[in-house]
Amino acid sequence: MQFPVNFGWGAATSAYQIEGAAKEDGRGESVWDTFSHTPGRIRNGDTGDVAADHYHRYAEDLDLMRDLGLRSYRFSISWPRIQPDGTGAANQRGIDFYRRLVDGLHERGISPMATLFHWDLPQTLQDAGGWESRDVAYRFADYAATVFEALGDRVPVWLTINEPKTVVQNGYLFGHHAPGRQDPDAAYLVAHHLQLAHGLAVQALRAEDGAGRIGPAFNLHPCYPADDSPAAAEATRLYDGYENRLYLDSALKGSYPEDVLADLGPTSRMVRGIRDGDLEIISSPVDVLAVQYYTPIYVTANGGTVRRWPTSEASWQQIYPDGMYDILTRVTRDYGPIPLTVTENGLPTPDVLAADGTVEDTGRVTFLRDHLAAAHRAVTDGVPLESFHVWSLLDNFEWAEGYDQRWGLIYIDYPTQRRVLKRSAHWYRQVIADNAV
Ligand code: PNW
Repeated sequence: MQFPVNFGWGAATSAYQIEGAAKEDGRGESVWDTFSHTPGRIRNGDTGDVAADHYHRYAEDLDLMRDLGLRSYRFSISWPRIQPDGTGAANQRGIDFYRRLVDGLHERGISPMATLFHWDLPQTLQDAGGWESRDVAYRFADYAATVFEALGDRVPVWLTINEPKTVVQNGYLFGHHAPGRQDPDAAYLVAHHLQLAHGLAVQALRAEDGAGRIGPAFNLHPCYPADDSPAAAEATRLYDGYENRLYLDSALKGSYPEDVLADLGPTSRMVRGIRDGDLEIISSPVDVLAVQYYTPIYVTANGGTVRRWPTSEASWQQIYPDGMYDILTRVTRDYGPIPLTVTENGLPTPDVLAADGTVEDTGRVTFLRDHLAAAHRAVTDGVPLESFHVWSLLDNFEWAEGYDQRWGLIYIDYPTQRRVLKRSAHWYRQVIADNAV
């Protein structure tokens, strides 16, 4: 299965999950510092204080990316490194780190793709209300403008907010991510403000001369009815509204889905929080749509969910490669044609570093091969997919799961911070060299 010429073979990471150096060079605290240092929140009490120490080892990591032959590297910029208190002048040492990283990518022929926000909200902004506060969306636009001014000339693709849905659901509905709330009414107001922040950042980029392309990064879950009943079909439709259309429709069509708004009701904080003109901002034209696919969802007649396929080590993930085809063709049909990038796809596996120095993550090879085959089928059927990024380049701090779950192509031996290419990394290098699976 041959991929298009110049296909953007890539891998992805995020700042808090790999950088460490939590107190260095003027970095402020984020909600994830607070959350991970709160006893009982993270498995084994892990924190991102050191993580994969990428802040110090980025040059070695850049060389590994070149070894793999990556054409694209997706990383995120830590807001509290740029604005330690979430507002005001840029912290030059924070900017310099990302300059070194981006220049190092260019030197190695790897195209940078930068996410502005991968969940590490400055704690001072959380103290001021966090994403429940409309003002934080405007603070985000200022931060984005600061970043564009500093790096806009050397980053060709920008992503605004990583997975607004995960912040909404894990941060504000279930509470197992920062800031650890369980408040549905707050959650959907947060969704609106995250979408608003996205649109404002798109506008900030347009104001910056000669800057690159930009788009949102959504984790999309294809939703299927668990049985043939009309009730299951109806429940699936609403479920899809909350999982997918809430974000896609507002950003790409300029309207929130009517069924979701009706379900939330006119007295919900979100519906009351939508102001005239907001949807125009949210739907500011974008250049690219970033899709992150991990799992399907099967919805029962009463709106619950059931499991159909084997899960990975992540209990929320069912392994279903055809879902990749379904979601890519669906967004193209309903929102396209728009250039697509897959910015995350992967799974955790129980990796061990063997005595002979190898890591045999054959489960990851099978998973990626099957998902790439599905992506290839979508391309064959006309989906304008330009690149694909494995989650993740490195083993890293997997949020509430700490370091227990390993998602990387590259194994991190945390006590020594030694990097070891797993079998999947060797396999991926060959895929890239062949431009084919
Ligand atoms: C993504 N789900 O999160 C994030 O962008 C990464 O930071 C994270 O490490 C990776 O996926 C693996 O979890 C997700 O419930 C969180 O479907 C939850 C879901 C999907 C992705």
